[in-house]
Order: sequence, then C-alpha cells, then structure tokens
Amino acid sequence: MTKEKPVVAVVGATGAVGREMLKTLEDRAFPAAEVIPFASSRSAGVKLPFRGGELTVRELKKDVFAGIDLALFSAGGSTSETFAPWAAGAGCVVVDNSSAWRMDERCPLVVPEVNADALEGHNGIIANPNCSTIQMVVVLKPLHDAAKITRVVVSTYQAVSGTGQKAIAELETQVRQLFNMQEPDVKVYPYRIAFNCLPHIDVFLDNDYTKEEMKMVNETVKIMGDANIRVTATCVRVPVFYGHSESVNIETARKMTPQEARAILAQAPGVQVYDNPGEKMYPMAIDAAGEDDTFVGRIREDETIDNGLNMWIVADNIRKGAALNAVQIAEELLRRDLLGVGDRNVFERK
Ligand code: 25A
Ligand code: L14
Repeated sequence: MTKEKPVVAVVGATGAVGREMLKTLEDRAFPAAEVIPFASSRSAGVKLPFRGGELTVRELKKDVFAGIDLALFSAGGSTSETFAPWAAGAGCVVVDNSSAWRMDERCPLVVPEVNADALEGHNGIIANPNCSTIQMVVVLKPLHDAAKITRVVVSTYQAVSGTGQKAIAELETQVRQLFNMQEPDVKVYPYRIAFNCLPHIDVFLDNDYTKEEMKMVNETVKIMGDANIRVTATCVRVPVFYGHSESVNIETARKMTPQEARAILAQAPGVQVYDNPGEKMYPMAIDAAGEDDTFVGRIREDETIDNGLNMWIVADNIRKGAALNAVQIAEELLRRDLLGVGDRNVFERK
C-alpha cells in the first residue's frame, strides 16, 4: 500500500446497490481515508448521506481515477466495460458488480467465503458474481468439499430490487394502481410484475435459456473451481421487493444425510441454518431482507436418486448478493495488501 488508508470511489452511487455500498462501508467501518460517489451527469450534485454528513455525487469521467485506490462499481455492464479499464490503468483496483467482466479469464470472480485466494495476482479488475449465484455457492461450497457435488438443479424466486430503483418503484406503483382499479403501467419488465411471476430475467439467448440462467451455470463452475459440476437453472422474477429465494437440488458423489448437511452448514462462514419443519421454521425473503447472512432450510433427502438433497436458500440480494460481497472483497484486498500495486495496462482503454 502506498498510503495507510485507501481513497474509495463508489460508481453508480445513486442506484439501489450504490446506496447500499455506501451504507455497508459506513456500517462495517471500512478504513477509507475518503469516499467519493460517482454517477451519470443526471445525478451530479445530488447529496448522499454518509457517516453523519453528506457526500456530493460527481459525474463519472475517464480521468477521475487518479489518486483513487479502490473503486466499487455498480452502474450497469456498459458503464463497467468502458470505465473499469480506465480505473485499473490509473492504478485504482476495481471491484465490479456488473456482469461485464465475470467470465473474463483475466478477472477473478470472488465470493470471499468460497475462493478468496483467487484475489492473489489480480490484474486490477475483480468481478463480483451474480446475486443468485453468490447465495447459492456460499451454501454449496462446504457441501461440495464434504461430498463432491456432481449436479445442481436450481429454480430462483428473485426480488425486483435486483433490477434497480426503477423496478422497485414499478412494483409499488402497479400495486397501488391495481388497488385503485386502474390499468397498471408496465415499463421495466415486459409484463405486469404485481401479483404475477415472470420466468424471464435478463435477455433470452440462442439456447432458449436466459442470460441470468446461464450466469448461474457458468459463474458457479468458475467460483467453485470445478468444471465437473453440472448446473441447470430456471430464474423467475416474483413480486418481492428485497430477498432472493432459491429451490436447490444437488446430487453428490458420496452419500450425505440431511443431518450431516445441517451439521456442516452450521459451521459454514456467512451461513445460518434455519430449518425446523415441526416449528414451521424455514427461511423467507422477509426475514433475510436487511441481513448479511445467507439462510438455508428445508434440507431433505431427494428420494428419487441415491445421493441427493433438496434445500431452500434465501439472502438479501442487495447486501450479500451485491453491496456486502463487494465490500467483503475490498476488506480481503486490504488484509492481503493487494491494493496500490501501481498502474496496469492489462485491459484495453476505449
Ligand atoms: O445488469 P447489470 O448491467 O450488471 O447492472 C446492474 C445494475 O446496474 C444498474 C442497475 O442499478 C442494475 O441493478 N443498471 C443496469 N443497467 C443499466 C443501464 N442501462 C443500469 N444503470 C443505468 N443504465 P440501478 O438502476 O439501481 O443503479 C444505476 C446506477 O448507475 C448509475 N449510472 C447509470 N449510468 C451511468 C451511471 N453512472 C455513471 N455513468 C453512467 N453512464 C446511476 O446513476 C445509478 O447510480 P444515475 O445518475 O443514472 O441515477 C439515476 C437516478 O435514479 C434515481 N435513484 C436511483 N436510486 C435511487 C434513486 N432515487 C431515490 N432512491 C434511490 N435509491 C435518482 O434520481 C438518480 O438521480
Ligand atoms: O448479473 O434482478 O448482476 O434484474 C443484474 C440484474 C442480476 C439480476 C447481474 C436483476 C444481474 C439483476
């Protein structure tokens, strides 16, 4: 490190995730010398609360990164694609929440509880995984270490906050309109989301899966570091504000009982086992919202195969799924002294 405490930028600071990044830096007393919020020109001058005072949002430009040690990006994929190479080129380490750099071989894709070692030797851009992937691998990694997972079948129930502030507003507005017998405005999603479920997140690809589903397939393999794990996913948007839920079925090489899985997960970092059917105890989005941990319950045997388990995994998609995981990566970079390693020219600046 060049300095005792890093200067930190939050790019996309006015968004749903950017605001949570500021709050997380504050809550965890991240040792920043200074925090500087950036967003588009639309938001320049906006004031955001921080540490009892206010920060003024600046317009993001290619030349703003001189003197900044660390930048947390959450302003969409195209913003990251353009600006992250300029940051890295100026010696500023980027932790990027978009999908732009995740599958790039030059970029580690990190969930600190699972693969923090992947940060060593980074090239200046570190990718934060997809929200649905993060909460799944936090739970699956300890089970994989114990019994070797060979196949995963996951269906998600994803909150609108993943799409950002405009989608939160759309669900609110549609609910109000429907209760007033008005035709709901449909802008953010292709169909009404209020009192509905949409089996469609991000764009459709040539194989008829959505991009969100293929992120879960590809990112899981990269983070778990095992190309032999086969993953298939169905991603569904549900009318929930905060908290993604997932039904996860796993097949393992070695037999693992639900009791053994519960015992392993009770020791797992960042995981809370919330599983007592007799007491109607299972994780729900309304409990996970605002929490840092990932919750798992409904752990039971898949009776149709020899070595299989079903479970239900829930986490706050804006916290562990985005802002918290990014700040945890930043903390790990500090701990390992991986900031301030000078200018880099690994990524093309356009
Ligand atoms: O799927 P991806 O690509 O990986 O993207 C992940 C996340 O990125 C955002 C979106 O978050 C999504 O969850 N995103 C995705 N695609 C996008 C696109 N095409 C996209 N954002 C913009 N364009 P989000 O919508 O919650 O936050 C977006 C943040 O990114 C800033 N931003 C956008 N374009 C930028 C940029 N920053 C720099 N350069 C650019 N070219 C964006 O700033 C926001 O911070 P903004 O100036 O556009 O702010 C928009 C206005 O929205 C209001 N607002 C936002 N959040 C809140 C809010 N108001 C009240 N409460 C809030 N929590 C403000 O009025 C603000 O001025
Ligand atoms: O790859 O819920 O981070 O619309 C961004 C959009 C996750 C899903 C990502 C959403 C996605 C999110």
